[in-house]
Amino acid sequence: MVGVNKKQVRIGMIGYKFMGKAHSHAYRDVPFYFDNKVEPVLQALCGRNEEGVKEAAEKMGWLSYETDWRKLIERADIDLIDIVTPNNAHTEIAIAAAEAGKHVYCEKPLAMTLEQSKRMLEAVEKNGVIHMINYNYRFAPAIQFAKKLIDTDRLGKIYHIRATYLQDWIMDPKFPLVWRLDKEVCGSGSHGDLAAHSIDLARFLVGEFKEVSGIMETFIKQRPIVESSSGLSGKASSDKMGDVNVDDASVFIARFENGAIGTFEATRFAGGNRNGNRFEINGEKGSIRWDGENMNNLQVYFHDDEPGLQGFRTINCTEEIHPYAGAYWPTAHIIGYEHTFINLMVELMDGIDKGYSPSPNFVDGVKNQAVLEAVEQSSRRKQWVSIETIMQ
Ligand code: SOE
Repeated sequence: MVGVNKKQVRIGMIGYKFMGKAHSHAYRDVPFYFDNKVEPVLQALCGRNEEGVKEAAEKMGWLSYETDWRKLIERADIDLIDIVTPNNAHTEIAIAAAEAGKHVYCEKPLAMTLEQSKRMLEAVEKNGVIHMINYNYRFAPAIQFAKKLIDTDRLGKIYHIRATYLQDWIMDPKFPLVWRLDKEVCGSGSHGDLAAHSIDLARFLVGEFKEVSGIMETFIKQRPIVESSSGLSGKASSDKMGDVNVDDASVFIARFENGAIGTFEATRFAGGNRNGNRFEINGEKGSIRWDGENMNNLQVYFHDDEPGLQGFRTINCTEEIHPYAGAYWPTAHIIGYEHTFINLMVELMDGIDKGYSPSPNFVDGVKNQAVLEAVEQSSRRKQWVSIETIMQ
């Protein structure tokens, strides 16, 4: 769908599985629901397997495809490179894209190490391209509304954040060694995959981290070698086993620059929890609670509510007044996971139009990576680690 008289941003996306599907769908919906001056065009999809990428491109509405990402980056008809590959490819692709003058939008976590993420930030800044990272949960209307409540002092001084990101998809010891369990490909396990989201929400809502103390654990040390994998599933090839070299769970406590303290738990071993991204924040004047499996709702509690009627109440953040919600359906006609991507891309298109990198961008990516790395060091050294030290 190409709008009349609209400036176009021609996307070249690398990768086409789970996140590729989410991004492809969201690009198509941006001009459908929003009136951005700039609109995305699904110019070219890239993947190594020609049959697979061709089929995905046709199904998801891409105009062309490539099998070599370097060729994609060289193409004059591409303005933005979208990286939805496994984590080990982020750094090389992002730096090459920036050097070729393309804007860059990257999946989370930004990289596998802080050092890689810093190089990525340096490259986008040096080449003056627009950059963003996909911490999509920020863009649930309830989260944006929570941010407004905090910024307008409705909760007062923040004391606590209690964040958990709980999944259970690898609890079966026979579940194979997919790429998300291979350190060479993903950098870390539940830590970079799940805790990274909680860290982003905490930075967005509470503020910057000061220091952390954590533990990381791998419960199942060996798993069957994988024959083929896709997204969150995989098929074991034989009885041959390989070592699991990433964490199954990471737990940490944190102190923030503004004096708040936080507890964080990310695990793939919380039986019964399929995608439990949740938190509670307590301030001097009130509290909020959010559960990503019920993402339209924000629970709020205010201390100055009438005595006898005090308690958490549930706000369904689907009204015109709630950020992004008005673009979709009438009140209480709920939206879902895919809309968080659309909302983020609305900002990305606006940034490209006006020449700025909306948050979360690579600066946020680096700060997030610093917290991830500080927790890893803390777990190894059995000590508190300050973010300032890790950033040096
Ligand atoms: C898998 O654990 C996963 O898909 C993550 O990679 C996403 O970032 C998260 O939103 C849902 O779970």
